[in-house]
Amino acid sequence: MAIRRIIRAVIMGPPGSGKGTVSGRIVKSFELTHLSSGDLLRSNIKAKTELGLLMKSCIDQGQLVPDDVISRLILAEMRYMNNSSWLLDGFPRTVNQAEALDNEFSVDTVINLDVPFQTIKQRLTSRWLHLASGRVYNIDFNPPKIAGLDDITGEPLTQRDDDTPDTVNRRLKAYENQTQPVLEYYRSKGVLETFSGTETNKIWPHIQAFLLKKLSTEKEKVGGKA
Ligand code: G5P
Ligand code: MG
Repeated sequence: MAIRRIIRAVIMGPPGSGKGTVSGRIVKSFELTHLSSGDLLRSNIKAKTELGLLMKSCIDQGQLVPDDVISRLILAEMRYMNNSSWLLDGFPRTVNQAEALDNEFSVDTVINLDVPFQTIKQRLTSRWLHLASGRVYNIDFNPPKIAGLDDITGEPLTQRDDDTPDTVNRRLKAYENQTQPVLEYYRSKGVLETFSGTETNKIWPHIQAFLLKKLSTEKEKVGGKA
C-alpha cells in the first residue's frame, strides 16, 4: 500500500526483539524508508571508515557508541529523507538522542516491541545477516532458502561479532539502563504504542492493524484526501 501522507515513526525494543524483522514487514506493507543505526554503523565498519574503526570496539563490547557521534551520523542521513515517510530503527536509544531528534524532526508514532529477555537470548545466537542490505535470517525462525546465502542476492551471510552470549548480556544491560528511559520520554508525549509477545508472527498483525488505523485517521484529518 502506498502512503500518501508523510509518517515519521520510530521502532524500539531490546536487542533481538525483532526491530529489523518487523521493519522489513513495515517497509514492504507501507513503503516507508527504513534507517537502522546499527546497519549504518556496521556498514562503516565494513568499509573501514575512520568512524567505523573508532566505533567497532564499543559495539563489539556491547556498549552504546557516544550520543554526539550517532546523532550526527543519523541526522545527516535524515536530511536526505526530509520529504518522505521514514522508520528509524535503533535510534534514538538515549534521552539525549531523543532530544537531538526532537530538535529537528517531530515523531508521529513510536512502536515499542516488548519481548522477554529470555526469548531474546535464544534468538540471537542463531541469527544470520546479509550485511549489505541488513536482511536478517534465523536458522529456526526464517532460514534462508539456501543455507548461508542471502535469498535475493545469493551473497554469503555472516554472523554479528556482538551476538556472543556475554555481549548480548551487556547489550541487554545497556538497554535497561540507557534506553528504557526513552520509552518514558515518548510515553509522556503520548506517541508510544507497545506490542508485547514472544513471537513476531503473532505481534505483527497488531502492528499492521495499528498502522492502517493510524494512517486512515491521519487521512481523515487532512480532509479524506488519498
Ligand atoms: P543494533 O544493530 O541496533 P540491537 O542490539 O538494538 O542492534 P538487534 O540485535 O539488531 O538490535 P533486532 O533488530 O531487534 O535486534 O532483532 P532482529 O534482527 O529483527 O531479530 C533478531 C533475531 O531473531 C533474527 O535472527 C530474527 O530472524 C529472529 N527472530 C525474529 N522474530 C522471531 C521470532 O518470532 N521467533 C524466533 N525464533 N526468531 C525470531 O545495534 C548494534 C550496536 O550498535 C550500537 C550499539 O553498540 C549497539 O549495541 N548502536 C548504538 N549506540 C548508541 N546509540 C545508538 N542509537 C545506537 N544504535 C546502534
Ligand atoms: Mg536490528
